[in-house]
Amino acid sequence: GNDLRTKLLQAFADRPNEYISGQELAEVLRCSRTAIWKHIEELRKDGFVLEAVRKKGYRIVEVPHKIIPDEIRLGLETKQLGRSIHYEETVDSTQRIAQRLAYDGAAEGTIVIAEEQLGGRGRLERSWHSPKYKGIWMSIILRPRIPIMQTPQLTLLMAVAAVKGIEQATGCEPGIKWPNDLLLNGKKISGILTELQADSDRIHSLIIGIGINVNLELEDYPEELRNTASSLFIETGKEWDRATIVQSILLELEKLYSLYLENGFYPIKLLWESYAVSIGKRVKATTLNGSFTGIAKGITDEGVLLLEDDNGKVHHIYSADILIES
Ligand code: BTX
Repeated sequence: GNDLRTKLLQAFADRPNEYISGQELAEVLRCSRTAIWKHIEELRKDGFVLEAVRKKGYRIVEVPHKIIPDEIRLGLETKQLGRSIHYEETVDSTQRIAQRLAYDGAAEGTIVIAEEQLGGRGRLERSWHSPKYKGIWMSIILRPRIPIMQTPQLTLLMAVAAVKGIEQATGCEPGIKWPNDLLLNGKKISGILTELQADSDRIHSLIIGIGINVNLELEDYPEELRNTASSLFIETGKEWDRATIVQSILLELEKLYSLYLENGFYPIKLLWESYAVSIGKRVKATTLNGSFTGIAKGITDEGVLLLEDDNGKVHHIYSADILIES
């Protein structure tokens, strides 16, 4: 199967820009025309743009643009983050791979990045749609020496780093919806998931996963996400270089992370609040213990959301889905 694919790509590479008929390809590769057709369809699914012209044959017009680890390395200005890159074409979830690498002792700052996830995860066992070559699906291994209680702060820190990085690379400034969604024009373009490896008193590693919808088109989303999700491409009408965005996010993350380790959460909290779109608004928070409606007042020093209900009672929301009502 894969062997035939390689030969097919070689046949096109040997005669750049020429049309090659299905008949001829079948002869050269010693297979059926149906097999050729099947592989052409596979290539299309993987992001190749192929032109088919009657009586002439097939021609490759565009090859998929991949995130090449060397492209990330070239021009990466960080000291530690992203210095070790684990790259794969297709994975179940980059979180799973990062968990394993972290367990095996991977250095702080190691990143796992994939072109496609078949089992990308969100919070609470939800799934994260991660089609091939279109987004940034990345997990970062950190080993902060902080109390376990404070880990939600790092999710918020990551959100700030992502906003700043995206802004640096593209000029778009997403807003943050507590705790971890990045929105552009009210639609979700990114999500963050933080997972821990810890025992009762010590964090061994923190795995921060981030998904960013970069070049997805509307048709790349399943029907049920089309009203709520968007991408940098959809919002700007431009295709963006994913490696450049990864570089700026890692740089921003490294700066904020050292600021945090030296000065604590307060400066991060101020930045987070300046990007937050939910604060001061009327929101509905759906938690595992029911839902609460009221005004989002702000976040505590731990990163907990403060929600004031209509009776003036302030609720501490540790984890929830937030709907902004106005
Ligand atoms: P979340 O639980 O806040 O969001 C998940 C929800 O978002 C889903 O239930 C669905 O409604 C919606 N959704 C799914 N896919 C997308 C998408 N591509 N764009 C917009 N909305 C979507 C957010 O969880 C945390 C997501 C982290 C994803 C990264 S990718 C790298 C790493 N590996 C991995 O498996 N997860 C993380």
